[in-house]
Amino acid sequence: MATENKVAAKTAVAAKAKEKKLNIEAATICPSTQQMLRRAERDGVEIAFHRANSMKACPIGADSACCKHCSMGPCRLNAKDPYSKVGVCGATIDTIQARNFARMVVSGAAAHTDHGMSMLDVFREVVRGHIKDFKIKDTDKLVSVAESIGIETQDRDIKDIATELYEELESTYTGIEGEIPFMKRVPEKTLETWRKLGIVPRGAMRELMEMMHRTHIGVDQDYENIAKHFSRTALSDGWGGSMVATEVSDILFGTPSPLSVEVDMGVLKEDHVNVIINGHEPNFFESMIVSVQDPALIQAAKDAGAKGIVLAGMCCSGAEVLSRHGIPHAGNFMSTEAVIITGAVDAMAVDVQCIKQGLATVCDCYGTKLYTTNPRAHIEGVEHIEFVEHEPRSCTDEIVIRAITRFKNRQKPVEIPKFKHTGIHGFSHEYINYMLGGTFRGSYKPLNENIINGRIRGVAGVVGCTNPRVQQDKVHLEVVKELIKNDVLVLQTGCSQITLAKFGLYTPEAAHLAGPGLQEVCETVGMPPVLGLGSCVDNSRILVAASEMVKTGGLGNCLADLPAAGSAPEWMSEKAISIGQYFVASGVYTVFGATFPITQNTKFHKLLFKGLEDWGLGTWDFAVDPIEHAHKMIAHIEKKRDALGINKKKERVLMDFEARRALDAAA
Ligand code: SF4
Ligand code: MSK
Repeated sequence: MATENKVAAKTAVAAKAKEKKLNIEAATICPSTQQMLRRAERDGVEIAFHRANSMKACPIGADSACCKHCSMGPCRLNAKDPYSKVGVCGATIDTIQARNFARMVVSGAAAHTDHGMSMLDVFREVVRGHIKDFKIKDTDKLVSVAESIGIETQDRDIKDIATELYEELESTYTGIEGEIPFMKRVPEKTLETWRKLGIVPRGAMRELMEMMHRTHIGVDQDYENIAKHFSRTALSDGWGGSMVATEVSDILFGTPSPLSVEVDMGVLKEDHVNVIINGHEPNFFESMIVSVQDPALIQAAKDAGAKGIVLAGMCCSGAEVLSRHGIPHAGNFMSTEAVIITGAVDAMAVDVQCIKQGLATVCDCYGTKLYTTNPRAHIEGVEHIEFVEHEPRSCTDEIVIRAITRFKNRQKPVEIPKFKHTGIHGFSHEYINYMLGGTFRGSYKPLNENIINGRIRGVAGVVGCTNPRVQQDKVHLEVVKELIKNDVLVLQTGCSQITLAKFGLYTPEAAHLAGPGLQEVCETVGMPPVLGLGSCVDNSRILVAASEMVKTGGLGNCLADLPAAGSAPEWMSEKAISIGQYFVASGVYTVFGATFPITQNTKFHKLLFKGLEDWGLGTWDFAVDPIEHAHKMIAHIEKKRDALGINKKKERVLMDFEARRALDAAA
């Protein structure tokens, strides 16, 4: 298998080289990834950048003008003249596009909610005493989450509270009627809008199942009705599955608070055993952290001639342990194959989501051992060592032992890019509250005041993947720089956070790139102009922070009133569509870059880009160019400031009486 893979990879790249040469500088601005692409080409190895370069995206799929929901089709409509044809069953372009979009939401929401449910499974087993290797680490967080959904905590022991919390949170997934528990955190007016529209989620399982049912041939054939349900489905992700994943992970493994961490491929060390975890579930990573710190395994590494063991993350579980424990991070989604080309990775262990199948081939080429560990995600030809939470070390110790063996027998020359950047990561809703308000008056009031007085114009969430269809990292970097230059505070998660970390924006010194107002706030508080909140599921932290801003007062009555915007400049996964839709359904104006998965000239497109706002929700927008992208967000933020009446004087207005009174009344 290994030899076959190597031959296939080399033959493929040789053939492709004849077709169209990859312009490495145009493919990525990440210096480490560029260096590894140059080595790949010297070695005749192909990765996703080469495949994207030689394979055009399917234009019909890109326009969402086809349907294959039954065998009377697949039916292909004309995207240029979308109302000239209908499918064999009579489905219109709007039905087809709404159903395709809905299925992206379902798939993305399923990924997050299934992840959240696994975290809840671990929590239950810890509470029941069946899992001994993990414990409740953050009891303050346990109590605050319990109180946020109305659980009595006074004079009760932790086990009791945890048991009731588990039982309550389970309905996030299994509820068949009523509202999911975290609806209690939603600002009243936002919840009222959702109730009126009938989109308050019941359990996620029910919403996901109903969405799949409705998009079967011959069921829901009204694009507006479909849009209501995919909004409900997405909300069951953001305020449900994802939020449970974040909160339970904090309870079990600790709520992040700022720490200094290194990011980029330079975190690997030639004279160490290097282990990389690429995936999404923090329980697996937590166990690996314990394994690499085991004195017996460190000694084994030394006996093999290494100076020690380096553990680094990639993608989202990497972003989580970067935030929680300061574990170094080697790169985002489009660097996961590239890092293998260093020859320095002795083991890469993967769990779920955003794991490229192409890794198997690249690992074969460089003698790196790749292991799948999650029962839901095997890769053909790749060795599987199952991770079982009841006995986690049996998997993670074994992977370390094998990495040590591979270190001893390294065949390929090692070439590690020297780039690495230290930054401050690990912000959370709780820490933002504390950081701005101080120990005695932890509160969002100072943030709201700074928005009202205009030092900070508003808040943007810039999140999501990297995508070889656009220059890796470039759009994230330029969008964020433009936002902070215009005094917009940026919150980040996932692969986007890693991009900005690689380019040095996670330091308080980067405040000089911000406009004068934001710069002043950053200097006063000692914070970077960009705050990293962790992984994709941790976008739920942005929802909680936004709700706190509304509840604190002075910035309107619902999430849609806030001077805030969302963005995924280089998105690629269906999870990003679910995230985008729950942001939009929550009332946030959200801009996507790279591509948008439906054509422009349809009623369904108008609904997403305008109609949802008329329903009282947020709205979608799209811009590939980073400066245009950022300015669309800034224009929206200014529009909301105008509507709030806090833009009376353009610059640095003092907080007016009305705004102060609203704040005081809410405090
Ligand atoms: Fe064609 Fe309708 Fe079947 Fe879709 S559901 S493939 S539009 S016949
Ligand atoms: S890993 S979903 S590429 S952010 Fe969360 Fe990165 Fe996007 Fe996967």
